[in-house]
Amino acid sequence: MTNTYQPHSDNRFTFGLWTVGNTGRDPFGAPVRKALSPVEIVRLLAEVGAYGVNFHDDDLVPIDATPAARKKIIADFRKALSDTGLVVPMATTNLFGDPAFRDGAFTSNDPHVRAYALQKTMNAIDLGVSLGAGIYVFWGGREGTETDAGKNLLDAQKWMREAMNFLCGYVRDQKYALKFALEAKPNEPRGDIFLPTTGAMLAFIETLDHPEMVGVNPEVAHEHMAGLNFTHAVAQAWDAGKLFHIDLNDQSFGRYDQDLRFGSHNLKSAFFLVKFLEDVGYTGSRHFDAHAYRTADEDDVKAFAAGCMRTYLILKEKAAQFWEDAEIQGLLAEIVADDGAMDRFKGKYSPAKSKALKAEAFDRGALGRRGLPYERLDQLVVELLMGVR
Ligand code: DIG
Ligand code: MN
Ligand code: MN
Repeated sequence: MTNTYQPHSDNRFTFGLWTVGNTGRDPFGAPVRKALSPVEIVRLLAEVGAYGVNFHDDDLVPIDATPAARKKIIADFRKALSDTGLVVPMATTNLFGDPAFRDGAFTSNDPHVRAYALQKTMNAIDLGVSLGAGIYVFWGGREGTETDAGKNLLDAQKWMREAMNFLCGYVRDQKYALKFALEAKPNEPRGDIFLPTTGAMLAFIETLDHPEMVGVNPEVAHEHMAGLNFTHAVAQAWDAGKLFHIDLNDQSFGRYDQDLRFGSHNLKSAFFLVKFLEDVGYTGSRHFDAHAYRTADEDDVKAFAAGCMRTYLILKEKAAQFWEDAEIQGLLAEIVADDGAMDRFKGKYSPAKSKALKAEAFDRGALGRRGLPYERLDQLVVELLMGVR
């Protein structure tokens, strides 16, 4: 591999402990790789050139760790961060693994579980902030149903809202410089997960007491599972000022959550995503919430992590070439040409505008006869990506 696409801390590439630490277990098979300690994972990520590492509370400190073990784990983790220079931009809570959350955490029908989920999250927020996290992700993997017979759907929305409002109150009370990022997924492990898409999350955020504290953490695989265009979801989040974090990976449409290496399945959509993020100047983490194939050994896990970052950097260079390509830019200029004749109708409504517009004569036939060179443009993009431009 050439050295041109070496990751740098400025790229803000991050990985969760659970990503390169994935042991290859799946619903049909036992682990195939040894479990790595948080310290070993930090060292692996430093070796491949990552900027930061993220964690669920339980990834770092096992849920049943003794206070002494907890203290040592955190001290060792801090030392590994200091030795390697890696930082912790994001933290999150595991509210999906323990049997207590079998019917959800914030939306469990059991008020004891809902209260325990708040307690666990407050403690995990304290841990994340103590290690430097500025973004806190909520992925409600168990917030959903297999049958709608047993859960009042309005109660579920109310409980989710109460939980987010309570935790925003906690962060404000603690004076933490922390923002929340809500991560959508349409299903798995629940039959249907509440708030299934980034769009649904954006609507939900507006119902909160402090919407300014809360944004989204869109994930490629999760929007693809719902059959949606991921970059369109990201653009809507960006337009709303709510793209606080992003989970990068890849995914076949309409399939179980594959969390594939970034760009490994839908290179063209990965290109348009990278182009969007770079065009708008997104400065948040590029978090690879992905894992290596079950067939990978530890060296192939490192290749997986390096590949995520390398593909992003190559696509970033392709995006720059897109804007430098005279033929592409010529077609774009043709497509967006504007003679200014309609300027008088643009922008905010006015009675004068509506009166003038209703009186305007349009040649509908001529409007319909104008074709657009999207085939030529897209072929140029495909050839750019194939390396022949
Ligand atoms: C899964 O896509 C979720 C969990 O791994 C985690 O809560 C979140 C953080 O990126 N993504
Ligand atoms: Mn996923
Ligand atoms: Mn994710």
